Order: sequence, then structure tokens, then C-alpha cells
Amino acid sequence: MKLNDAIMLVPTVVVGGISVFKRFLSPSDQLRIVGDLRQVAARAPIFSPKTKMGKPMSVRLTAAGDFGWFSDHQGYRYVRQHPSGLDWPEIPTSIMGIWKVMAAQAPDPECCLVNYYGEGARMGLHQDRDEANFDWPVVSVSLGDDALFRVGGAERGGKTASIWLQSGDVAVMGGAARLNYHGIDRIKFGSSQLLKDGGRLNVTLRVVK
Ligand code: MD6
Ligand code: FE
Repeated sequence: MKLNDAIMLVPTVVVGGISVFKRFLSPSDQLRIVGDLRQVAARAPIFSPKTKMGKPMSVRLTAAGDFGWFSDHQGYRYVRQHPSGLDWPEIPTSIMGIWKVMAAQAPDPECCLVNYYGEGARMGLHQDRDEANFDWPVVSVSLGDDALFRVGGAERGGKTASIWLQSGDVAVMGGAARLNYHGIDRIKFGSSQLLKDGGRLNVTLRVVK
């Protein structure tokens, strides 16, 4: 056995079944990842998806990997190409490294979704259930401004718990919590200096197929 195999990962806190590793990423890790995400956004520009009703979502997004995420009048879905028609860029190795630690038993993720929250952006309660196999977790990385994350159970309308996610926090939604409802009620715009124009980036990694 290598020494590393003996090191156990213990979350700082578990909220609604979601394991949160507070400040898992150092400031220099965070800067490197933001730099890598800028390169992703240079090839796959951030866009505003529309809801089924044709309203622009307050969160803007892009992606890396074999699949990205898209939404329009036909609803939400995984897609193989950016709206430009180009393939999504590769998932940066800096981000892949987090998956290897947090989801060591899982296959490589096929989607790295990048959400950007500007001032006033929020995300309604939802389940992540468009993937083929719920045995694999979703791993989420928060960068930039603080965000109030709300988690409920697997049924809509149950009781919920909340936690502030901060820059460098990593959250893992797996096991019995994999289909729990969750969302972002609000961000504290300007609370972090990581992104020069403020706001928050959230990166989620998933196995799609
Ligand atoms: C966000 N996160 O933190 C939104 N989904 O901005 C998610 O929707 C999410 O944090 C699946 C697993 C973890 C998450
Ligand atoms: Fe989600």
C-alpha cells in the first residue's frame, strides 16, 4: 500500500447529504483554475441560455469536455457542440485533478459545466438528473464571490438546509444525496477579489453516459 492510499478525505461539513470541503483549493490553485477557465471561455464563449419560456437565465455558462449544456425552447439538454458549432474544449487538467481525488472510483467526467453568476444571478431549486448513471457523483467547485447554497431532499417541497459556499470550496453530491434538490438563492456580489470584475464561477463535473 502506498502511503497516500491511507489518507482519508473527510468533509468539513455535510449539508443535506452533500459533502462540503471548505477551502479545499488554495488561493494559488484557484488562480490557476481561473486562468484555465479563461482559456476554455476563449474557445467556447460564455452564453446566456434561454428557458423553455424564452427568458434568458440569470446564470451564464459554457462548458468543457465531450458534452456541454444547452437550453432553449425545447428545454435543457446535453449537447456535443457549443452553439458556435465547434466542439467543447478539453477539461483542464487542473480541474480533472479535483475529480480524481473526490471521485477516485468513478470513470472520467464527460462534462465540465462552467456557470457564471454576475450581480443578482441565482439558480432555482433543481435536481441533476439528466445523466445516465446516478451511481457517479457530481463534483462542484466554487470560485469567487460567496453564494448561499440551499439543499433539500429528493422530493420537491421538503425541508431544506443552507450553507454559504466560498471560493475554493468543493462540494460532492453523491450516494443517497445524488438526486437531492439544490440551488443558489443569492450571491454576495463583490465579497471575493478572485475575479477582477466580481461575480462567481461554479464548475460542476459529471459522468453523462
Ligand atoms: C452552483 N450548483 O453551485 C450550482 N449541482 O452554482 C449545482 O447546481 C450543483 O453544486 C450538482 C452538484 C453540485 C452542485
Ligand atoms: Fe445542480
